[in-house]
Amino acid sequence: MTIKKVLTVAGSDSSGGAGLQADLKTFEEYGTFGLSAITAIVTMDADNHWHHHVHPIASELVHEQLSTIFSGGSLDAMKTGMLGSVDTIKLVSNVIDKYDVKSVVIDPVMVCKGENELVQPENGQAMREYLLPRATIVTPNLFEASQLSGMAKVSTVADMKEAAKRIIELGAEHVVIKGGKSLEDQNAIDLLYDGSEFTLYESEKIHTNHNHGAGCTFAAAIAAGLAKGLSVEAAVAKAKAFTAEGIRSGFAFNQFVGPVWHGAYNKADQRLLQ
Ligand code: PXL
Repeated sequence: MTIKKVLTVAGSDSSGGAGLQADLKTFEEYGTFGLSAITAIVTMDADNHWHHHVHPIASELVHEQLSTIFSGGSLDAMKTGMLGSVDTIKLVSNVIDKYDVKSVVIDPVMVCKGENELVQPENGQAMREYLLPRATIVTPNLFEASQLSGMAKVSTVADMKEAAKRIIELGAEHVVIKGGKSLEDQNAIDLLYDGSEFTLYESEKIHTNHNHGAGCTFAAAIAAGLAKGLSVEAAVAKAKAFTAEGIRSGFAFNQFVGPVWHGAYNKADQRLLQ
């Protein structure tokens, strides 16, 4: 068996639930070999309501990391998260082309939970222009779906379908919109669209605030599933189950944040390691 290599190009979340920490833990749980290029370091201020500070890494340094990573040959999949700057977004798009990366998961991170300011608003347009056309799948939440589609709000399944159509027009092969807790529905619904068919993934909402990192974990799980040869539909289904288990085992890190636990799915079910 050759081990599958999966890359994350993402920010560091020192609190451990989200960002590249979530990605690498998830890759490991899937039995793949994780690599990372750090694009930003995010710190949170415990003396100021857990306010986030984003410290981007110079794109030259991101470039050096990517050169190191690709010196080991081709990868089985990659995932992007918080990208830090427009220069880094352009760099990542060049790298996808240069190394002909086949399975590319774009998590269009625009906000961190608990914060209502857009992280680096200029990055939204660059992601639409440079990354969506190269995406095997893009994984927006409702807010990110409204930003990418240009819709004022996305809050119902009908809105999600309209947003999905608009996002596919930007060039992504697939989009999965995460309904999550804010969807106006009793259930947690994720909607997958491939340009012709909609697939709804429905499960019970889990009522907890200890879900920090759920979005990163979901996208990382899709990337690892694709690396292991799953279809997009199957990778999304497994990622949803993996993330739901992580949310069920979420815990309070401190008074402000509760991360998901990435090890929960395998604890409950050994199948992923087979
Ligand atoms: O969950 C979004 C996110 C992504 N990446 C990094 C983060 C966060 C939120 O805290 O810190 C690095």
